[in-house]
Amino acid sequence: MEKSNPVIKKLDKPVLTRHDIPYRTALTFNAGVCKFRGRYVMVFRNDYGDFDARKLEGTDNGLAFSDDGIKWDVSPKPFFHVETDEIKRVYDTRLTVIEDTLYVCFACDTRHGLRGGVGKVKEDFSGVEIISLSAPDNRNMALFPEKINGNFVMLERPMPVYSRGGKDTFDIWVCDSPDLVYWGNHKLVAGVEDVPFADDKIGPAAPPVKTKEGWLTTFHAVELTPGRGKHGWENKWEKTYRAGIMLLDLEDPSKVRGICKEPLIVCDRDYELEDGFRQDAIFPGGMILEDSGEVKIYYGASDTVECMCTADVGDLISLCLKP
Ligand code: BMA
Repeated sequence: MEKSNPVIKKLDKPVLTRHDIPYRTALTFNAGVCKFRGRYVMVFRNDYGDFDARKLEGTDNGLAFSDDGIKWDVSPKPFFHVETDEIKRVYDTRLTVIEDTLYVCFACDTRHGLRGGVGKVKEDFSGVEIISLSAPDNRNMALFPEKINGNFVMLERPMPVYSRGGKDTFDIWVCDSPDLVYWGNHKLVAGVEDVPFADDKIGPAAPPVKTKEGWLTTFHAVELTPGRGKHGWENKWEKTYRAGIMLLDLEDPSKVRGICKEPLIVCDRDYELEDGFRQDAIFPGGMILEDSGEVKIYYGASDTVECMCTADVGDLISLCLKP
């Protein structure tokens, strides 16, 4: 079995599964996680339905808090659910604290395409105030934790199909904004061709963390793996999602200082794969740099459970800068 990079230390079990959720649930994964006012905060995707019958009925997003980033208390009700005539659901959140305000980026399925959203978490955690929604198709937005040259900065993943041969050949972009509403100055950060273990698409994962060497950030990288047999509930599921890591320039994050040539995190534990809806999918959404130099990376595994692993910040930077 393929293995995660040796710098990665995994826990013995997921940090959150459907068994921890006090309301309707089936799959609990792809969470945004950050440290906010002395606590760890998580907003996780909750696809509800009947797990044993392998039936999914809808998506909402739950909230959880933790003192150590490992043991989580889940709030009694779902936290963020949007369903209108136009919007079908919101999901795959990323959390970023900027100047003591907690922001959430999310994907939004609408009748007219996939949109990326930016919102502000209400002070009392009663929900989200939506600030802006991109034009379709775009998603995987992730805000940087501080302004750069006076502007908010965000990674994004537009989905050009018409001009890319009708395939999923999608890349990572960056843009900025004075107010989180008007976004511009879009620049390419990395293309699929820059990642040796992707042949389909790549996308921003957890919001970047600041280091002396640059913005350290994970991404997901997708390889088409047809003919490998059934890996999950769906016969047609033929993709492998792995996590990669790269380092971006501090002043101009469209400039890549280095990308690790090998995958950082892959599905290599039974608890990441067992009964998984879409096996072989690693989807990071949270990355926290502790004062000790330990980096916690939170990721959804097999679109079924939420997991966490750790690595030393110096090791992650070295991987990115290795020639
Ligand atoms: C992506 C998104 C993610 C999901 C991944 C693997 O396209 O839909 O939410 O985790 O596929 O299924």
